Amino acid sequence: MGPHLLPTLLAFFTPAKGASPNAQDIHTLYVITLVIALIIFFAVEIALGYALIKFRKRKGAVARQTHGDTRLEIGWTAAAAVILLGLAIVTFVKLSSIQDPPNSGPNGASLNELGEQNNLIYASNTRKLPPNGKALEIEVIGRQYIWQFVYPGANEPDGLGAPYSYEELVVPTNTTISLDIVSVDVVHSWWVPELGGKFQAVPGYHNYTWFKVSKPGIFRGQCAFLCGRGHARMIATVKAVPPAQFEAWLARQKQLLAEADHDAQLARAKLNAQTGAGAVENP
Ligand SMILES: [Cu+2]
Repeated sequence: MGPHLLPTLLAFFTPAKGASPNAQDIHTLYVITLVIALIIFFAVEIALGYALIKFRKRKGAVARQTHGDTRLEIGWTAAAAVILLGLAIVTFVKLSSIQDPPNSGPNGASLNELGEQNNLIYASNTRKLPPNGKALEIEVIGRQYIWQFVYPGANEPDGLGAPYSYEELVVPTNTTISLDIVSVDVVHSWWVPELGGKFQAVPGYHNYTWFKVSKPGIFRGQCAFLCGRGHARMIATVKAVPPAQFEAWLARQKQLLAEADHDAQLARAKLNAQTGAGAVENP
């Protein structure tokens, strides 16, 4: 038994180590459960091996006939109940920190206030807010077969004019990110293992989750719900960068949008001049 056996086993049987507090808590719960399971597994296997050898068939040996052992039976029932109770307690203790987002760090990015959205009608109203009600809200849109991310900064309530990106979600570190997960076609599933649990993107519904990354890094995910023939290509990458870098990136995205809009207007005007009419509509 090498010294790396236990860590290797734990890594194999548990979800990715968390880069966000919720994912870390999920990981810790798995490790606690797995360690208890491993202890029981080895205890049972060792006892079984011992009994097989010690009480193997021998000449002249007569098996003792028993009809139950009340003390033993009460013992293993009570022990299992105690383990189950222990696991339930640990799980419920951890549950709130998995579900409830914390505040952003003092050096997080500038945030939008989410409290005011409570008067909107959502299919689901289970969005959890940090204690101070502030988080960076990003809309995650699932579509066949790509994830789209819409960042704050829209003038229109439907998201038009808001900066967006495909496949790669850029976020600031030390900032509580609140995700609003939707779908425009079929059911997809948002899952970046290092940043927390899976959440389905269901047409007509909003599902909410959050994460908070302390160090810059890249975290990979994959749509976790078979959504059609392009499902395997439906990957997601979360890139966490320092807040200043995020703000610069967001400003650049807005600028690119404005430029593209400007170019489109020029092209439309040119086309209208060529055809001699104002008939070319916004494509
Ligand atoms: Cu999919």
